[in-house]
Amino acid sequence: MMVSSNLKIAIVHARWNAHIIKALVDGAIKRLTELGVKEENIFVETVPGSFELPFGTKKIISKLAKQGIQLDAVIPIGTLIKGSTMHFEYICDSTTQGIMRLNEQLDIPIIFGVLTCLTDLQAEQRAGLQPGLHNHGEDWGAAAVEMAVKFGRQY
Ligand code: DLZ
Repeated sequence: MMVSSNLKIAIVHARWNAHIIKALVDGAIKRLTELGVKEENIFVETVPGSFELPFGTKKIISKLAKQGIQLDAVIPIGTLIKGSTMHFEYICDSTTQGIMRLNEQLDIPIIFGVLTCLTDLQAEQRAGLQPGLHNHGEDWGAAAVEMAVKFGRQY
C-alpha cells in the first residue's frame, strides 16, 4: 500500500477564470491520484473568487471535521489576472497573506495554489493549456502529498 493511500485532501477553488481553474484542478487531482490518494478522499469545494480562498479553506476543514473527516492538506486554487486598476495587487496580497496565516495557525499544510498573472496567456501557459507547457496544478498536488506525508497528522 502506498503511504499516501489514506490521505484526505481538499481542493477549494475560485470560479474566476474558469477554464484556467478547471485545468489546474484537473492537474492537481491527476497528480494526487497518481501518488496514491483515493478519489473518494479528495474533497472539492468552490468559492466565488481568490479573495475568498482563505476563508473557504478554513471552513472546509471545520465542516469536514464535524463529519469526522480529518483532512491532511488543503489546496486552495485561484487564478488572478491583472486588470487596469489596483484590484489585482490588493487581492493578490490579501489572498497570499491569508493562505500564509492559515499555515501558521492551523495544524495541516495549506498549499499555495494561486497563479498571479499579468495576462491570460501567462495563466494558460502555467495551467498547461499552451502546447508543451507544464500544469502547475500537478505540482500543487505533489506538494500536498509531500507535506502531508512528512508533516501531517497521520505520519
Ligand atoms: C474582483 C476580482 C477581480 C477583479 N479579479 C479576480 C481574478 O482575476 N481572479 C479571482 O479569483 N478573483 C477576482 N476577483 C474576485 C475577488 O477575488 C472576490 O471574489 C470579490 O472581490 C468578492 O469578494
